[in-house]
Amino acid sequence: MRTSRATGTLLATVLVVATACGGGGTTGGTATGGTAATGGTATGGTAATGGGTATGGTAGTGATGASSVAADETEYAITLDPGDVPAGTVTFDVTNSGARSHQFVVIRTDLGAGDLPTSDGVVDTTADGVEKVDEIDQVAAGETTSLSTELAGGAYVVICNLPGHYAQGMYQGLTVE
Ligand SMILES: [Cu+2]
Repeated sequence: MRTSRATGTLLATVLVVATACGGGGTTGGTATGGTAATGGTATGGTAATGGGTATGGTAGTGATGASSVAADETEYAITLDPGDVPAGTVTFDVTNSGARSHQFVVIRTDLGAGDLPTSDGVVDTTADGVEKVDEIDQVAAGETTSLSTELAGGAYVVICNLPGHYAQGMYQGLTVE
């Protein structure tokens, strides 16, 4: 004769419900995007905590997010699409459709895109009011590469800083808000 254990005490049900809005997704209890819920804890725009119930799993009211910008470089121009992105992680997918190598330099500045201080044919990225945020040192002709960087709100200018290229028009403004 077997001894039977009490039943009903060993059954625990943990239910996590996460709802993600604005670019979020829910996959098997884990939401990625604006809101993330993993094992009853959600991090992101808003958190849902609780072993067993997740409340407030709504969130992601577009506070911060990830966005991407298609960039094209050629002799001698840079285009960005879109030219306006929300603050957060921005991924630039950079294609050099020109015949020469180019740089892709992201600069935070309130100066006009064509008004950056230059010295010997290159923009002085150490000048007052000019802050180099990130860069791809070289994008070979025909190459596509990407750069992900955190951008706070403000005005930016993307340039190629090979000698003479900026002066010939390789710059484009970007607004982050
Ligand atoms: Cu260039």
